[in-house]
Order: sequence, then structure tokens, then C-alpha cells
Amino acid sequence: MARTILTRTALAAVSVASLVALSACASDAGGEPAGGGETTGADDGVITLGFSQVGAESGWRAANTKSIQDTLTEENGFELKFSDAQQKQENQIQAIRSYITQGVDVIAFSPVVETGWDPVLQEAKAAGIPVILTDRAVDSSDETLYESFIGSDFVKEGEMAGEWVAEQYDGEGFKAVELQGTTGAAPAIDRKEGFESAIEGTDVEIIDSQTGNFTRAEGKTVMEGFLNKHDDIDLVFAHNDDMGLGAIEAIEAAGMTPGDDIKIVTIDAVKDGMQALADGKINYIVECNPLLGPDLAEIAKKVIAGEEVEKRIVVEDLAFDQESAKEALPTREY
Ligand code: GYE
Repeated sequence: MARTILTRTALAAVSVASLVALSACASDAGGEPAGGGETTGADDGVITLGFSQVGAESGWRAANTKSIQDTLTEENGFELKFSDAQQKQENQIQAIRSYITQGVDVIAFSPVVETGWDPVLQEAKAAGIPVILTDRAVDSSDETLYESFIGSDFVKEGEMAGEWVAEQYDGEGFKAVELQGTTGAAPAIDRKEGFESAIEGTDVEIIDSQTGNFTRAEGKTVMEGFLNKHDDIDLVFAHNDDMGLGAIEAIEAAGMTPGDDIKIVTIDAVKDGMQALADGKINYIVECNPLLGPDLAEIAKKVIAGEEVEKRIVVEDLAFDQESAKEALPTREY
């Protein structure tokens, strides 16, 4: 996949009215036609945006959904149509087709997996509806099928995690297990690649690796399997906090101390993960900022106004150890 990178900070200044109960403007993909009957064009000043979300698999996803629903409000000039694909590509394709039929002004989605999007994106293009990707990338050779991709650099996140592991543990012959994200998803592919490249040349060895589908429950089950199979695990690299939190449960149930007997490194830095880091159960977390609503709103407005937009907007991420997690927690937004 081509990666043209233009960087800027994640949070553009979009003021968010505090307590709007948004679900009111969010409806299912199969719901009423856009604008209650009026279809295309934002000539009424309101941008109808159909958003197909991956699912509700993690704390990260909950924060991402909230950011989108809190930003794409009536006050902010949007009518948001929101649907949850329950981690299934066919549901996302169906939602996108429904948005095309409804004649929304813009379609945005976070693709559950990287491949297989060209046909439906071609349908959107033929209907003259611009598409914006948020969070996850598609693997397509035709970059004209979408306007912009807003999200983190997942390879870099994996590298940051691997660099910390290399700095801390190289020379100790560490045996690591990996809890991968959803098979075929951009963050799973890229975080694996980044982590592996960062530990290359060290004596940290990945002895087992399996998907936990980005959920706490599957992270726990997969970790239980690893613990039954191997008695020499020193470290867990989990592609997100939730799977790391599931691994903590499995490690404790096996009578060991997470963060001590078995070190844990994760990605996301959502509140539950940060709390586990502050408590010493996780050892290091690389952040992945889920607050993509403001950037999505800004890019959608520009696209509708016919302005040129950046093809790739990279969200900047930090990383936390126990001390910085304790400092960050009280003011953490997600
Ligand atoms: O890291 C994970 C979520 O696509 C970046 O998806 C996102 C990932 C995030 O389920 O927690």
C-alpha cells in the first residue's frame, strides 16, 4: 500500500458542545433516507454523513465512536447516520451500499480489514459520493477511490513497542508471545511488522503468535492457551490494551504476577490499560489516539466545499511507562 505521509496534530480545534445526546441523530444504515426525504447535496448547509464503524470490540473503539458522535452534530452542521458492523466486512459493505442508496453527502468508514473494498468504493465513486477513511487503511492500488485517510501510523506504533522491549530486555534471552489484532486488519498487520523489525538483531524471540481479535475475552482465551503450551513466557506483546487486560486475567488465574513474572506491552493507552500500567500489571503502552471526530468533521467540510484535502493525515501518538501513566491518568480523556 502506498503511504504518502503528511503530518499534523490529531486534534484540530473544533469545539464540541458538551452534553448533546447524540444518539438522537444517529440512525441505522437501513433507516430513513437522508435528511428525511431530501437527498444529495449539502445545499441546505447540513452535511449528511454515513459512517460505518468496525464494531464495539474495545475501549479504543468506544472512545472513537464517542468522538465521532460528539463531533458530527447538528450544531456542527452534520446529520450523522451511524452503523456498527460487528467486526464483519459484509456488514460494512451493506452499510456503505445503503448510504449510497440513501444519497448521503459523504461516506466515512473504518475498514475492518484492508482488502476487498474496490467494488463498493467504485459504486460510491460512480454515485458521486466522496469517501473518507478513518482509523484503518484499505489496501487498494486506486487512490482515487477515497479522498483522505485519517489515522495513526501503526507500523511506527509497533516499532515504538519493540524498541522499548529491545532497550529493556535485550541480552536476557526473552521469550515473547504475541496477541495479534483482527486478522487482515491494518493495525494487526502493521503493528506486527513494526514490532518484529524493532526486535530484529536482539535476542528477544517471539515463540508464539495468535489473533485475539482485539477483544478482552479472546485475549484471555488465547493467553490461557499460550500458558498451557509454554512454561517459559517472559513477555506478552498485545496489539491492544483490551487483549493485554485479558492476558492479565489469564496470568493471574495461572498463579503468576502480570507485570513481574510476565511483562506486558500493549498499544492504545485507553483508561483501563493506563490504570493497569499505573498498577504495575502492564509495563509499557504505546498510545493510539482514538479522537478522530474533529479531523473527520474538518475534512468532510472541506471535501463538500470542493477544497483540496491531504490524502494522508497521520495522528501523532505518545508512549507511557508507569510513572508517566500515573501523571496522565487524572486528565485522560479516554
Ligand atoms: O487499537 C483496537 C481497536 O483500529 C486502531 O482497533 C484501531 C484498533 C485499536 O479494536 O483497540
